[in-house]
Amino acid sequence: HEAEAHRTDLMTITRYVLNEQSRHQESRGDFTILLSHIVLGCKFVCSAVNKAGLAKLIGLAGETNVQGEEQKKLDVLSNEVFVKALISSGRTCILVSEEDEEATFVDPSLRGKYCVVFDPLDGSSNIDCGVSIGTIFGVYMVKDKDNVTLDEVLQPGKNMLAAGYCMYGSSCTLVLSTGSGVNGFTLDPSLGEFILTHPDIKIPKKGKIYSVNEGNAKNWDGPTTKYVEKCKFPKDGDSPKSLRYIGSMVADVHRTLLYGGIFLYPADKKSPNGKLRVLYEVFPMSFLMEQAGGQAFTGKQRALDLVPTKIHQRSPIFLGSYDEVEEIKALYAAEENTA
Ligand code: P6P
Repeated sequence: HEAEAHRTDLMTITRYVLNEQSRHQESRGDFTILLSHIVLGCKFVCSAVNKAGLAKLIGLAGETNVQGEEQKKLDVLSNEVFVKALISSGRTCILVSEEDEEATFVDPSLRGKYCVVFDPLDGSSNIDCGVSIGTIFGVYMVKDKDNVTLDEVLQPGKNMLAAGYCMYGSSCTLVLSTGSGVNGFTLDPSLGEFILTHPDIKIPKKGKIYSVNEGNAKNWDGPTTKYVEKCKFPKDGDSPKSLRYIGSMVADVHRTLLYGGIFLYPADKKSPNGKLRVLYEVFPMSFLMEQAGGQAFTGKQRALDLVPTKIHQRSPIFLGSYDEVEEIKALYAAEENTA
C-alpha cells in the first residue's frame, strides 16, 4: 500500500512550494506564482533543447530555416522566454540575465517584490555535442518595489530567498532550495509536471572526486596548486581522488551535490577573478551547497558573504563537500599567514 500511496500521492513542485509557502503567510502565494513562471520557462527550454539536435538536422534553431530566416540561438531564445515569463508573472521588479548587458527594470504596472538573477542556458557551448546544460536562478526580495535601484540586486548571496537550477540532460531535473533544505524534481513529460524524486538532498561530508579544468594548472596560485597536487598524490596513504570535469557547471555541480567531492573554478594569472559569475552562477550554487550541508568559498571568504558591486562580476569558487572545502580554506589561510 505504501508504494501504491506513493505512486498516487504525486508531490509536484507546485504543491511542494505551496506547502512551503504555508509557513510564510505574508507571501499570499506570490512566491508560488513566481516559481510557477520559472518552471514554465524550464519546461519550454527543456523541450527546445531536446529538439535542438533534431532542429539542427532539419535546419531550425541556430541555423537558417527553410525560409532562409536566421533562427535564434537557443540561449537567446531561452533568455527571451524567461524574461517574458518572469515579467508576465507580475511578481518581479528587476531581472539580471547572463544574456543581457543591462538589468531589466519591470514596468511599474507589472512590478512585484522579487528580483530574479539567472543564466537561462549555462554551458550552451556544449549543446551541439549533447552534453547536459542548464538554467541557473536565484531570487531576492526587494526592500521597496516602488523606487527600485540596481542596489536592490547587488545583495550578498546569503540574502537570497531561493535558488535552483534545471538540468537538461537524459532527464529534466530541477533542483531547488527555498531556504529549508534542497529538493530535486524530475519532469514527467506525460504529465508536464515536475515530480519530487530527490527529497531532502544532503551532500556527503567527504568526497572522492575533484572537478576542475586542469588545462589552467600553469596559471593557478599556490593553494590551488597544492590542493590539486594533494588530490592526485595524497600524502597520508589515502587513495587519489578521481577527476571528473564536464565543463558545464550545472552538470558538474549536480554530480558533486549527489556524489560528493569538490568543484573548483579558481582564480588564475589570466583571470584573477576566475570565470564564473557571482549573481547567477556562484551565488545560487553556493546557496544550494550550504543548504545541502556543504560549503562554498571564494579563496578569500564564504561565497555567500560576498557583496557584489557589478551585476556581471566574476569570482573564484570552491564548492562541495564540507570537509573538502575545509582543506582548501586551510591552504588559503596558511598562505595568508605567511604573506
Ligand atoms: P572552462 C560554460 O561555458 C561555463 O560557463 C560553465 O558552465 C562551466 O563550468 C565553465 O564555463 C567551463 O569553463 O574554462 O573550463 O571551459
